Amino acid sequence: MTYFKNVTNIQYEGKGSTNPLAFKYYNSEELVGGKTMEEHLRFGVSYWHTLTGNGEDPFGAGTMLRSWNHYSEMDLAKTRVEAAFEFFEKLNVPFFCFHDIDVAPEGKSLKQTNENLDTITMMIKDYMKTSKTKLLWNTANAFTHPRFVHGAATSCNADVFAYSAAKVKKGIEIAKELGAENYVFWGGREGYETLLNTNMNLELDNLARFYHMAIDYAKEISYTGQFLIEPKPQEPTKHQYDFDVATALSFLQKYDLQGNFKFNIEANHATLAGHTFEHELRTARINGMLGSVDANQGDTLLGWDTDEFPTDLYATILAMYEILKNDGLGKGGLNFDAKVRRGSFDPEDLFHAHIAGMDSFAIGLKVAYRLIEDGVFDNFIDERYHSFTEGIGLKVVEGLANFHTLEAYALQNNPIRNNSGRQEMLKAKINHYLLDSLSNVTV
Ligand code: XUL
Ligand code: CO
Repeated sequence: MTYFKNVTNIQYEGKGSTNPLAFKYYNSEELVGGKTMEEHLRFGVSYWHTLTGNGEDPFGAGTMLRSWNHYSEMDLAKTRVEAAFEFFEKLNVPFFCFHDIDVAPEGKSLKQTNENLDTITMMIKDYMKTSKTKLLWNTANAFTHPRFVHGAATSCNADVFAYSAAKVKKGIEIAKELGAENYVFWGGREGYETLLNTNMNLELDNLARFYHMAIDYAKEISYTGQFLIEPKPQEPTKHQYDFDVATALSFLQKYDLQGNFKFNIEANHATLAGHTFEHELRTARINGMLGSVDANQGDTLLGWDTDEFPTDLYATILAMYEILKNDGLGKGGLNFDAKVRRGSFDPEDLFHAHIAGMDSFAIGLKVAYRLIEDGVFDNFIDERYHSFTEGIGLKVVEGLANFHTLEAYALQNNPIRNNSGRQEMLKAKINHYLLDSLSNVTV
């Protein structure tokens, strides 16, 4: 059975191609600084948006035309696995990601849900034997079902805490079974609506207890994938506990969890937190915590998580800049946590969307690589902080200054001179590298 019959394998045809179903910039085998683009970018497909999502929104029903729409329950789940691997192969994508309920329907009991998951896990495992596509990460959906109305690991109801633990236990087992490189914790409803009914202290302590139990269980079954926390500031709750990287990092530090986690940073979550994507990546990177990326983009005119495919080249350049400076993502990758718009309902749109995202990140990679090679920002930044490499600045850095010596220095140092930050000049450099490096220069 063929599920995407109008699409053949997507090839790299180069920037001269007019074929919309071809890569113009993403050439999986092309070397950039000694590594192939595929190795640098480690793209992943999100099962929930691409195979499971049907285009429903709060105002209307699903719109997606999919050749598996007429199936239900386990038949639907099995058909989706077949369609998924056809999609992965045609896109030539190295990774995919899923939540438990994206791949298998919930049963009438937890036991039955687990049996459904076992059946689908074995089917996926079978496909993975002959497919190049590996599992970047899986996770447990502990936010959709009404039982999670008050949260999961931060619920006021201990029965829900226990149920959530059982779900994550199963998730870690699946991660091990399928060789997932990472296991993700996105705090679905881990947050609150109002302090009037919330014991914040207990909820946070419980969340930490939950994470410690997850670490213990992974050790017990020898699952060696990387645990990732995915920050998000609000939505669905008003105050999500993992607001942003800095907030989640201080939580991990307080509860002695930092060494066991890295962050999965989503562009649209960063912008919802009032940060740029690159701010979140940088904050994680300088703390040794940059693990993986949910590659998407928001809409500056809309205040919610629109999960659009990433096409903003400024954002992809600055993101790849951080990723290259991090020496790559290690076990992580660029997972397209992105959905086609409700009006883009044809199966082919799934390919157009991924091609757009993959080409945008390929451009970002090439431009960022050259910006780093040429030291465009590094040289400027070194010069900008030059005062800390000699004289009084060096004393500060070396721990040889105190308020007495600094006051004595300041009293005789008059006037103080500052240099321009040259922000506009630096932005023009990005434009120059973007336009120039794509037309002439090979890296
Ligand atoms: C929600 C979101 C999730 C996580 C995985 O905003 O990003 O899909 O990526 O649970
Ligand atoms: Co995400």
